[in-house]
Amino acid sequence: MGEVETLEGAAVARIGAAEDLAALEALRVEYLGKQGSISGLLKTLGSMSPEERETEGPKIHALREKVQAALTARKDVLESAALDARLAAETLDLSLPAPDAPKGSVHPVSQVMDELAEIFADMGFAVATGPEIEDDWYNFTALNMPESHPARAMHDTFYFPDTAPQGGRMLLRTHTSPVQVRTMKAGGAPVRIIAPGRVYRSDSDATHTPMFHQVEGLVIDKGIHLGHLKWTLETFLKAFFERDDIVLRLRPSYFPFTEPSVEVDVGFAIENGPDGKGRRVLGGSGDEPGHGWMELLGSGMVNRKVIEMSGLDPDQWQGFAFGVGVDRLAMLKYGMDDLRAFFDGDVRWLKHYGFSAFDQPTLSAGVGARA
Ligand code: 2NL
Repeated sequence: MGEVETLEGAAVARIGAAEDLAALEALRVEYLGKQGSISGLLKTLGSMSPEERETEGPKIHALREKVQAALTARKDVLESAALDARLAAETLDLSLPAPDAPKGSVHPVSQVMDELAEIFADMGFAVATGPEIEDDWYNFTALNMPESHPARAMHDTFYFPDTAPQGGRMLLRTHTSPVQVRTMKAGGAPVRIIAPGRVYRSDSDATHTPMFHQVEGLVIDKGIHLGHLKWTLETFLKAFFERDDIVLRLRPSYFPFTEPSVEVDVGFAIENGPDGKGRRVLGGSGDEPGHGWMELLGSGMVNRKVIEMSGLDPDQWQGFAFGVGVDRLAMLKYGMDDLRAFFDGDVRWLKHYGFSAFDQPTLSAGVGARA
């Protein structure tokens, strides 16, 4: 047996027995590296006679191929064994706490809107949405605010320079009422919806932002009266503030889209907060000593002109509607005192008020359940 055959037998055996990737790499260097024995053999070809080279050359090249193939095969075996071992050893411990990185949460305003959807879904209301860019017919005219109506000016509307296809002006909706008009026009009666979303008014100071969130509710059916309105608002507010002692006071008011119109106040008491400062806590009658009334919602029986303009017969269908600011509801529920923090995107603020990445509104756990 020649030198080449001896070398091949030994190399293939040693490679097949290599225990790990490091040992295999050492063998590769030993045989095929610059100073390796097979590389050495290749170098001897230069000093051979042409005849000798013709017989030895193919043998040495074949040796190199065989050793290379043995190295590759062994490498595959060792690598897949290493992977199997890692997969067997590495298990994922799902009980470990999340890494201590800054954690955000769903924005409190969005959480409140989710809670509203949960509470009203439980009373049979669907959630309706619509465009934030409206024309003045849906935003004003259909709501009994014709061109010259002073309430239009009071709304501090953002107008677009363009005119609508139908000729009216385009604007950023000043309330979510146009969603309800669209719902009545498209689906007819009966209706039981809430319309939450962004609304815009050209108004900006410590307590007003040019964009804020509103939720409106609308019920259209036969024989609907103020009693249904009061029960609905009472049931909603008890669920939202998670207390049974919420007391409402209905006061006559005026909105162009409702007749009669009713302003709704909730009773509150003054309690000392953790900082020693007095704060308003909802619950109980505002007429008790040390209590007061806070204006919270606007509402009323839908004006028959609005029902008519929405494509329904007001002699057949009646209903009630209400509107309330979502940002204000969030501040009241969580005891927040600064509207500007809503727009800061500061995770410390979320943490301060106890918001977590895991918050979920569910009626069974209490809509304000905290993880
Ligand atoms: C407020 C007052 C209110 C409505 C909104 C409404 C909608 C339709 C028909 C009739 Cl489609 N009314 N919405 C009714 C009364 C009051 O909001 O002070 N919101 C913050």
